Amino acid sequence: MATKQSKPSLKPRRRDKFAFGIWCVMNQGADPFGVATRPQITGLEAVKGLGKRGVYGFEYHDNDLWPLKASAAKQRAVVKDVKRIMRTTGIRCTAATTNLFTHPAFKDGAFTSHDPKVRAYAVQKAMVNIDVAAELGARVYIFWGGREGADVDIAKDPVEALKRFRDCINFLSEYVLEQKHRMVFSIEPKPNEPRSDTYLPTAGHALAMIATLDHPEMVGVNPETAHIKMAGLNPLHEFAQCLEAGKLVDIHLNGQKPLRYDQDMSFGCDNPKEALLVVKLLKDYAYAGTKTFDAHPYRTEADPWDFVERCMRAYKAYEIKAEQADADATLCRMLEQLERTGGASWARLLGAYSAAGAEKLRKAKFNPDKLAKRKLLYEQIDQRLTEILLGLV
Ligand code: GLT
Ligand code: MN
Repeated sequence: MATKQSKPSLKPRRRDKFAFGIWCVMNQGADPFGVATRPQITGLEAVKGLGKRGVYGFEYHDNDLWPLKASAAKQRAVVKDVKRIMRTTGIRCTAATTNLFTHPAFKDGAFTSHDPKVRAYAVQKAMVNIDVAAELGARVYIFWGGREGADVDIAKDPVEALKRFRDCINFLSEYVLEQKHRMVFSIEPKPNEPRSDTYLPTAGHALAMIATLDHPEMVGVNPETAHIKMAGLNPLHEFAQCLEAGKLVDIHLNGQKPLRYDQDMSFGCDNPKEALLVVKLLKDYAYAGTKTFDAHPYRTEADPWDFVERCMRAYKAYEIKAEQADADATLCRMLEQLERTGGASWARLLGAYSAAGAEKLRKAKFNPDKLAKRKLLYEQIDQRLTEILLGLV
């Protein structure tokens, strides 16, 4: 008698380490052409709602939780409430960031503003929230350069702008070290929007900047699927480069059609194969950070909760498919065949330079026509993955 196979569960577990930006569920659906379609929920309600749904962590901006001009007493009261919700629901604060883009003071940038007073105010605002983030247990502090960019290129020296950005990150790094906070920084690249061009537009730019900092060891990257695709790039490759550099400290997952405005749709709704491969990468390389969703519900949604459930469910579904791909004998056989080249001694030689190796390589005889004859099964491999994804095998 055939035994009934139990269906794999799509229910999120704490160990999945799913997190959401609270701004995602606070989003009311307003866009440049239309007003809000959903009632406002407060930052505290957002944390509570996520906690109740078994979400592992939340990320926040200072002003998601307290208004810009809140008194110190008001801010303390909010932090106390957040801690109470964290205790009762079990949700953690996994990352924090500063809103350096909403107030008109930052209309021409924060860390890269021409005005040193604006830069100083921005750094002070980050310092205040860094202390709160440390108190809430956040281990990652994000810098998304929302307004750090230019619309009129002749009016802002891009070399000077990068130096200003670096100075502010260096200053804040020293501050964190002096306060003995257990925290790393994370730069979140984005190519444009709201500025015409944003500084540090891709993961590669961020990685290059990090190498020039006073404390590169305490700064990583949190690439975001949508931002990557706005630049027409491949999320798998961007995530992989950060990972390979040991700099993938957080990730922002969402959906986005390439080369368009920032759509911030739910994870995996746009390109299933791409989403599967990102999930597989994180699994294969045992990425240990939080899997944070930074998206918002469609404007047509009445509340954010179906969206929250959907993002986590989608991730789990892609994970199941990634596991199926890993276990698929046909796919594995074809992938192994790509690696079976009989060239192991050359791989060893290239892996570590030696004068003898270089000499051997200079004298070696290769037959390029023979090398070109190898049959590569890419059509079959890709189709097999499509059929796995579509549930046909
Ligand atoms: C903003 C942006 C996001 C960033 C947030 C962090 S705010 O919503 O679109 O990608 O992660 O400041
Ligand atoms: Mn983001």
